[in-house]
Amino acid sequence: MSDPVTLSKSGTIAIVEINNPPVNALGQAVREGLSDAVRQAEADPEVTAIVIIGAGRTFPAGADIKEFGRPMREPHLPEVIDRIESSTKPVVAALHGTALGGGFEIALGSHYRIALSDARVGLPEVHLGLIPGAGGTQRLPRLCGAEMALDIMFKGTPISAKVAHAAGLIDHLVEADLLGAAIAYAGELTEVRRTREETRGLADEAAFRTALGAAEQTANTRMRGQMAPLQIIACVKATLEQPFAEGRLYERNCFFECLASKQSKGMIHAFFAERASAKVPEAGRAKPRPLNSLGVVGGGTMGAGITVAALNSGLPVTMIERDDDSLKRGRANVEEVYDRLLAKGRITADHRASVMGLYTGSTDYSDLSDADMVIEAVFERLDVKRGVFAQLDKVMKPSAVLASNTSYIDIDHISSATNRPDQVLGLHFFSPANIMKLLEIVVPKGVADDVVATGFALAKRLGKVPVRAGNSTGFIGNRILGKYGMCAAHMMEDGATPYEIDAAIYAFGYPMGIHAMYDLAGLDIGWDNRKAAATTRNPDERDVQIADRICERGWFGQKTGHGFYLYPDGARIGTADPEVLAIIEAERALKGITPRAFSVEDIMERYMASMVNEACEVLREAVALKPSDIDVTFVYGYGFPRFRGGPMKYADGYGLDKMLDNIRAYETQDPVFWKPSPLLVELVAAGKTFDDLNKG
Ligand code: 3H9
Repeated sequence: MSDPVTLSKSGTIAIVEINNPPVNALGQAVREGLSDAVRQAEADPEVTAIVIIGAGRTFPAGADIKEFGRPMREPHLPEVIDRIESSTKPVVAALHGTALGGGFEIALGSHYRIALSDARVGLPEVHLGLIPGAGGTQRLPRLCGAEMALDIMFKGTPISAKVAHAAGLIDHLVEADLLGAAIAYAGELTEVRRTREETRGLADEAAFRTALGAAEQTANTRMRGQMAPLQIIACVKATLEQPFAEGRLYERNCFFECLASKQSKGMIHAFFAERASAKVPEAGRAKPRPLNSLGVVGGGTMGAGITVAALNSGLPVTMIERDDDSLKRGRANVEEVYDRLLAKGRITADHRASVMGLYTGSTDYSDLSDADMVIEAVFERLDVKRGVFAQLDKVMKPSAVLASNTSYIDIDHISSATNRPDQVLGLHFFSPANIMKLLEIVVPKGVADDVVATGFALAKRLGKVPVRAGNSTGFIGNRILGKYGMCAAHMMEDGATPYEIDAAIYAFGYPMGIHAMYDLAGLDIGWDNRKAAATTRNPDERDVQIADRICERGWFGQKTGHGFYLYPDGARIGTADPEVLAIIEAERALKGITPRAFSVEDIMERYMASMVNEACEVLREAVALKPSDIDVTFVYGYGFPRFRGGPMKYADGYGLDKMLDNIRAYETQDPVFWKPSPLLVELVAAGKTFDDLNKG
């Protein structure tokens, strides 16, 4: 393996190049190499200035996350950066790609910064449950003030080099030949300039404190329950109140506190789980088919959302609707998204026009004859979907990939309407499809590998997080949701109000409780499903009919202003409804149930146990290939708090043996619903965890 850091010279300029693919993460060998190279360059009498640059696709994208959790080995990054900043010769950081986390902190510790104009910089540690731990919280506010620094650290999303340049975080932007430009720039420099001594960001103390107050608000609302944002605030405050050295020490302690927390372990797990979910056997065996044009059948909420997601990725879309009026509505649904963005100033009129230039509408299926892929997004009814696929089969070219956006229906029942079932897969988008990150890619038996690989390629192009799911009713997510939804219904009938259940779920870290979520999605969907399943359901299974009584009154949730909650005057947040409580009372009375109290802990233990037990069945049946895929599904599609890593990661931390004991205790009350999954029993007997399965 080549050296992770090399030192060379161009005239009197020393070039320190970091070469640790794929993202030049700052592992121990890189830190050591960097420290040594800077020391050598400084000691070389011929050298007048030093350039630090990354080889390959990027300046370092941060500390090596794989090292976290293992004993830290010297030299530590903060000391390496101090070494750089203390250099008596000017140091220029030359940035390209994504200079993130520890990488951006190296740049902040360097005396000067030059960047390619398409580079991006940022401090994304908060997404890992961490804070910048190598001086970032101390140097950044000194340079650009608290408001911008907190924004960068709270959002964690990189900013463009252009924005950073405008804020004075980067000295020079260049369009090409970064190394040449950095060498030329370094040649002009005669003195060092230490970021730790900067004070311009601290100059307006009142504005600084106002920004801290606003960040506190965000930390206690949008980022509620998370530890890192509060620690970031405390560190930024230290820049105002403590000298650099003390602030740095404070930052270091906060960093280690975060690193030791369950939250960072959960979020780091989510980071790797997200990447692992894209690695599926089919994509390893076959290359994706070309994907340069897309057809979308149906212009309703889902069809329009999918269309927007595709247009945003630069993919031309032909939307098919059954008649001119429907097509008009479909186009309007797409335009509405861009009009909203335009009104908010998030896009320009030119951008809107250029994106809509990729859109074509038609009522004639034969206009799809050249499309590389088509996604059907019509009503969730098998006969309608089969009709669409029979038509698609007639017009699509032989190499085209055919996909159905369905949330429940067996793909085999859809693909059998074609003469090419091996070219058909399921793509379960989540609403709104242009925003939600999760994409379940449903792989029926017998589908061609390159068709599956194309599904994953589409997900990457659309910026979605794909999860491979087997072809089972409800796939991964909705199947498990069905189970814990029933568990919530049981608790409601046994004595907990929907509002108590939702409050417990919210306190756990979800953005909303399950009943608020039902109201948002529309209660009629579940009602239809329950009616359709009425003849096939297990008669011994407990049947809670509270939601049916609510639907019978025409209360379908937010869209009707009434569901489990009341939404007066179009309110988005519901209020408790005494009439719903009366319906629940009446149902209990009908069944002779004496209501009992549920504590928050009771509610969450049952809720999580039902979720994890069904997840075990999903794994046992290979509907999900690994526990981390279930974590990804729930974090990105169902609002499970990312800082808990996902339900399976949570269960490992809670203790599988304890969870199994809970399930066995519940089983004595309802042996039909609470059957311990054999997989869970097996894992507990072997003393294993879900993480062991992930590794296996
Ligand atoms: C930090 O810096 C703490 C400091 O403040 C203080 C320290 C004391 N480490 O995402 P991709 C791997 S915390 C190790 O598919 P992309 C990734 O797992 C860090 N590995 O590519 C994948 O491996 P594989 C703060 C890393 O082009 C491969 O690289 N920094 C790291 O879509 C390609 O990744 C961050 O949080 C890493 N830091 O996106 C940045 N980063 O092929 C995290 C990536 O085996 N990284 N890998 O699956 C990212 O956001 C994206 O990876 C990036 C590239 C935007 C860089």
